[in-house]
Amino acid sequence: MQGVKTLSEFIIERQEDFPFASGEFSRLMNDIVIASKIINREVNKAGLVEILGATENENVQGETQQKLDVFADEQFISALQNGGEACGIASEENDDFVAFDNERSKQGKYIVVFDPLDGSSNIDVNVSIGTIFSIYRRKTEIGQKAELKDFLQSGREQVAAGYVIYGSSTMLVYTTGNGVNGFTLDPSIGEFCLSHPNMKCPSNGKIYSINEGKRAEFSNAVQSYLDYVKEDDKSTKRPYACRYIGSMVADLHRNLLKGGIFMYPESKSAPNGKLRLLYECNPMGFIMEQAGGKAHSGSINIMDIEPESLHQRVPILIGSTEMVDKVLSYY
Ligand code: P6P
Repeated sequence: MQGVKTLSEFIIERQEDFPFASGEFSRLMNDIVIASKIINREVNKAGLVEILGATENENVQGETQQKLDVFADEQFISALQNGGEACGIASEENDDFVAFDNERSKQGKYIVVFDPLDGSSNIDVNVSIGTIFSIYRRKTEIGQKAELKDFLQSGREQVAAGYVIYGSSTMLVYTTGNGVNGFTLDPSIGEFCLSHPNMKCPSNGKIYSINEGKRAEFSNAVQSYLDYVKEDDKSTKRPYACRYIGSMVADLHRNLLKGGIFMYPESKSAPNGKLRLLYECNPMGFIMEQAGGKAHSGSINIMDIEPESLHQRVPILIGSTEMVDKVLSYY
């Protein structure tokens, strides 16, 4: 039986794939892995310890911060600041970016943007949630503190992106631009082990994921697509099914594996959609494109958007290429 390959072994084995000097990517990924393992431990026992529920605070999005949101954010900041490979971070839970000011971190060549716990409103009802991260090379001189321009880079500049899904098992899925690989956490050894090598998103699929409660607010194009998937035309035996978890990482992970489209389009109440470009749409777009899928805003490929602000929202249509193209044909 082929031996188990851990994430650490995989990264070292593929060192030449990474546009990083030797060892830097391994250390940066290891910092992220450490934080993910700690978060996983807390998520898995959230019902047992006083970490469920909401704080009295709101994040910059105006969303009530869950206790686990804050905990997860603190774990990433601590792991990345102590690791020294990143000179700064930006996260959904922090109004502004954080430029690390210790001497070692100022030597860091990279910045990391992340959503520490996406879908956190689902924590209390035990639905899968996730972490999403994206890694860029810094634009500013090494040795200085990070600046806003280090973070406002288009998705095309990403050097790595990934997500962790805390579900029936905990998986880490990432890309460095050489395909997508998935690793499942084996709690008995505390290691992420290669379980989904070279992940590919089917070019077509049967699943569409959207919050249809907002149908009346969607554009005519999106409403036309929804009519299409529900057309009662038995001759075509139209096979579609709606699957919507309300946790982007969980919906996208399923659609990546089985084929499908996830849509959070513009609407009357959310003219730019809801999901954030920097730490949700770009990383998931990089992964999906590397797996053979597509990520589009309805007017431009997600990763071609030039960011204007840290928490900028964009509409997103992402998943199987033929399904995204079908929606775009109505635009
Ligand atoms: P709605 C979770 O809050 C999130 O950011 C994504 O994970 C999820 O896909 C979306 O919002 C759900 O939003 O408006 O359908 O509840």
